This record gives sequence, structure tokens and C-alpha cells, in this order.
Amino acid sequence: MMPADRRSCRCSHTTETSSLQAVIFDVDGTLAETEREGHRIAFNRAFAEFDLDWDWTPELYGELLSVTGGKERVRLYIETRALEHRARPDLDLWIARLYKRKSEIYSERVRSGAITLRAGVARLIGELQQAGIRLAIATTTAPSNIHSLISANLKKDMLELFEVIGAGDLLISKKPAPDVYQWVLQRLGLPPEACLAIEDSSIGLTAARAARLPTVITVSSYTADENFDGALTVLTGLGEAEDPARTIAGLPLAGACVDVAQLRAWHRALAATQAPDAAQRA
Ligand code: XBP
Ligand code: MG
Repeated sequence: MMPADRRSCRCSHTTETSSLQAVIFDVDGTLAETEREGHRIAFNRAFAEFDLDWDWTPELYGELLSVTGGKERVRLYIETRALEHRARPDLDLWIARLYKRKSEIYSERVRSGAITLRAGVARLIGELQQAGIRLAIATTTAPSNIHSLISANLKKDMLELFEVIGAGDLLISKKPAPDVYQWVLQRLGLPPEACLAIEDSSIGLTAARAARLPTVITVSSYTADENFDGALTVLTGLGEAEDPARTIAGLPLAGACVDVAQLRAWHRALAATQAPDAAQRA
């Protein structure tokens, strides 16, 4: 449940769109490098518990990331590489049970400290909070996974930090469909031009752009070579003073790391190109 002061704060927000009002974070790959040593390992351990001889190597897992959602990923594997399982009469239920166990293993792993946040994530979240910029999440992973990641690394409940959380099976269509971003925007009560999305993958970028959200990309280990046409900027990460980020494409990062001033500057630059007189000049 959201604390009372946060609820009243939410009501007092303006719907002014010319300044940056909210930042919407993706989770896997963006907040943390969760895939290779987090989700992949948890899938493999669940497979062993279910007496399956499946081994999702880092390379194979990279191919399976072409679909979002753990249950959808297992189904893709069955349909392309473990065809004998297609005939299971209880296939949906069985996948759901396997996924539930995988999620438990993943959360245990995250809570044990195996997965840390990427450089700059904790800092930027704190700075955004201080600046009164609203925070939200748009992900395809399960809420329990986000909770474990946040509480293990920031020692806070995710609801204390993120006002709106669009996650998991909440919606029928996962990324690259825009549904999760549209759902989050609706709950924030904001138009996309008042917000920024932070993503790590081209699938996530497609979802955010389809919801008309300006998007900052921080590439992750599985996504570095993907196509990020349409992103506001593509960076190696959010960066820290002692671990600077680099610009790969798009609007340049002025300093060593992404901070509130930089996000506001990018947002203003975009707004200027979209102002009516700029549109007329174009
Ligand atoms: C990434 C995903 C998820 C994770 C695994 O989501 O597609 O499926 O890989 O998590 P995002 P689950 O980048 O949108 O955070 O097994 O819980 O789906
Ligand atoms: Mg991601």
C-alpha cells in the first residue's frame, strides 16, 4: 500500500508537459544485468528440479531473448528445440509451474546478493526522487523479481520508490507491444512527452516508441549490437564519476554520468524540436 503522503503527493502533480515529470525504467538489463547470471541460471536450476536435461547456455539464452517473458521463452524453446513436449496435455499449467519455481530460485539468488544494480542506477533514482520527478517501472518480468532486486540492493520496498509498476502478466501483450508503457502512462496521468523511458534493448525501445515515449538507451551485455534507431540517445550506461558512461549514438552525454540536469537538458532539447514553431520551420 502506498504511504498516505505519497498518495496525496500524487494528486497534487500538475499535468504540465513542457518539463520532465516522470522517468519510467525498464528492469532486466537496465536496472541490473539480470539475464545471464540471474534468470538464465534460475531457469537451468528449475529445469534440473523438473528432471529436464535442458541446458540454456549463455549463447542459446541470447537467442531466446528474442521473446519477452519467461513462460513465453520456455514455450519458444519447446516449439523450436524440445518438440516432444508440445504434446503434453497440461502444457500451459506445466509451464506455469516451471516458471513459478524458476521465479522462486531467481528471487533467492537476487536476495543472496548475486545480482547488483548497474553503475549509476541507485544514484540516479535517488537524485530523481530528490528532484520530485516521479518514478515508474515498465517491465515484462514478475513483480516478485523486482521486489527482490530492489530490496536486496536498495534496502527499500519497491513501492516506496516507484509510484506505478507495470509488470509481468498484467497485460496480455508484452513488449515489443506498447501496452505496458501505455498502462503506466495512464496511471501516471501523464502524456508521453512529459516523460522519459530508460531501456536497454531494441524490443524495449520498440515498445516505448510505440507508446510515443522519448527513450534513453543504456545498452546491456546481450543488447550492445542491437538497432536503436529512434532512441534519444544510446549510452554505455548511466555512469558514475569513477566509472564514466560513453555516448554511442544520438544526443551526447555532457559529463561522466547521467544526472537529473542531463535528463532535463535532453528532454528540453527534444521539446524544442517538437514545438509548433519548430515544426513549422521544419
Ligand atoms: C525482460 C524479459 C523477462 C526476463 C525474465 O524484461 O523479457 O522475461 O528476461 O524474467 P524487461 P521472467 O527487459 O522488460 O524487464 O522470467 O520473470 O519473465
Ligand atoms: Mg530490458
